[in-house]
Amino acid sequence: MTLAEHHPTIPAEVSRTLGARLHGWAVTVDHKRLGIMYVCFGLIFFVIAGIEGAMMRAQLAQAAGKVVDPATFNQLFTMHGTTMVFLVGMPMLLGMANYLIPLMIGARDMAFPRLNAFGLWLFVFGAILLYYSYIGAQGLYGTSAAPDVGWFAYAPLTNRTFSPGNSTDYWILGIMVSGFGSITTAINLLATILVMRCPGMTLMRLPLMAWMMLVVSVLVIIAIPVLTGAQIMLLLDRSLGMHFFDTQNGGSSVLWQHLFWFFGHPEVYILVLPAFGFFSEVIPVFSRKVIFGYPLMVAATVAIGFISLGVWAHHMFAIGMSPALNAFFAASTLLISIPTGIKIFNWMGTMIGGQIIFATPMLFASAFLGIFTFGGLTGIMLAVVPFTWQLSDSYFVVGHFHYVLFGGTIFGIFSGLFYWFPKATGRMLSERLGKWFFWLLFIGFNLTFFPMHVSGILGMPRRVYMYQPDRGLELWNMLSSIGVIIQAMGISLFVLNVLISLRKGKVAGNDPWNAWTLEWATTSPPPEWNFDQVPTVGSARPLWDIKNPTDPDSNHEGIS
Ligand code: HEM
Ligand SMILES: [Cu+2]
Repeated sequence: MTLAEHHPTIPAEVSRTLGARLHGWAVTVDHKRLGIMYVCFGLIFFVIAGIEGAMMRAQLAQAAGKVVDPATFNQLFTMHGTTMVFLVGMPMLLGMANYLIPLMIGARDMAFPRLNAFGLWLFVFGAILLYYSYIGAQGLYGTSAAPDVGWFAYAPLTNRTFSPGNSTDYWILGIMVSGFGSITTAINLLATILVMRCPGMTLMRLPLMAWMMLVVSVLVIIAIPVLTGAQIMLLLDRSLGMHFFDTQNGGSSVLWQHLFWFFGHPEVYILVLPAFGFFSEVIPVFSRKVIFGYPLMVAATVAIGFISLGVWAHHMFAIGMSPALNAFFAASTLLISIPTGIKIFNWMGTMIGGQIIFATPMLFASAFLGIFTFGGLTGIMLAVVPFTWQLSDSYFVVGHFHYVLFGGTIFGIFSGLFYWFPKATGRMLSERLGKWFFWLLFIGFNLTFFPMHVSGILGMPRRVYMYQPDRGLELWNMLSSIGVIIQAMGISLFVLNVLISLRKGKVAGNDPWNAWTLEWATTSPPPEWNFDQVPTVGSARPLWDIKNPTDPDSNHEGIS
């Protein structure tokens, strides 16, 4: 529907101008347009944070490197980590859920469309605040002063003595504002999944992705306010002279760690469960088989959500907790590998015996299974307290969490983008370019992050801007840095692929992958109202049942 049709007072010629089209995007409350804006926003910041990562790798490629000075290096790892978590992972995942969930559950929009638009713009304003620090944090025209206290901003680095100026304040406010965006979106997703399902879609017929977003929404609503609270306390410390985290005056720096990680650990599940959701849609469709063990997958998701709230102090083994606490947090951390392992086996069980089609979304899904398992295993190693005492704050940890965050979240996002791009744009991405992209990213990723485990064990600490020659670290660091170049080549191919396919891609049709969830039952792209007629479903795989009436698993009801 054009703007002129919306507002009969605006003549048709005006509605076609660029200004009017931009205005249309700026005031939209359509979950699909908001979703697309979220994804574009996230991709832009993925490139920015990627460049920050690449600059660190340029500095560390050689011993005693001279690319950036130590102060800049501190800003680079802080802005890189903060951006990847809050301005790439969160908006991309929440944005894709925003686009997809109403379509998957047969709804016409989210439960609260205006709140939805509010959430997106909060992300944008939060991002502006964070990045404005580069010019504004020392007073306008001062030297660059981006936040430099690390993405978890430990006390006492954040107090006025160690962090004068305003860079830490921008870190607090930028993340707080985007955090409000996450909370509103989570409330919206929760309400949408619980009350907007089309007739016939019981909870046990919900696509697994919707189940995972349900659990993620609950985690966001529990975890982010704790971070916000801690940030308000820090702001009070810094601006009103209070002493919550000030050990010189009776405060506690460990309190910050507890509050931060009570948010921070669930956050990593907030970043990975949506990706699990994407894989749970992609793997069965490209294996031509029903997902193995649906009820167990649901139970494992709920269990992961629940346990993830009780493991936060495994980030704090090095502070000297009592042996009882160490034992508790080590045990709870090991426990969470059980439901996660169940999921890995269920995905593999889905693939076994299937007619697997290795299209690009499935390539990312299969690579994820290996990479994430490896990252999970190094996580189990780090859950063993004495092991962490050795390797805490080393590059081993950097290698570990990039295997889970990159191999889980980012691979999930790209798998999902290739899978749903045809739905959102009406055109297919090129499979040829897609496969090149996958292999370059896969090889570049492993070349960057695998050697970090070795350099870490050899004694390379994280967050240092240089290392001495002749410590046996040169080779591993050089390999890591070369990997980044290969990744960058892959990402460029992806951008190229999107630009070309938007204009010349193969026309997708409604259901190019022969899939079975409801979003494929409407046109590509869907109309503003999603479905001409709200569907009624009779099974968990409505489209499959229609297409395969003779399948013994089909209950013949599908959609009516
Ligand atoms: C694009 C490829 C990437 C490269 C080249 C890269 C590189 C790096 C490097 C070298 C560090 C360690 C800095 C140090 O401790 O000295 C780092 C830290 C970090 N990275 Fe990445 N990374 C990439 C992608 C990602 C992704 C996808 C995420 C999350 C979704 C992520 C999240 C983080 C976090 C949270 C830190 C910790 C920052 C801190 O210590 O405060 N990175 N990255
Ligand atoms: Cu954790």
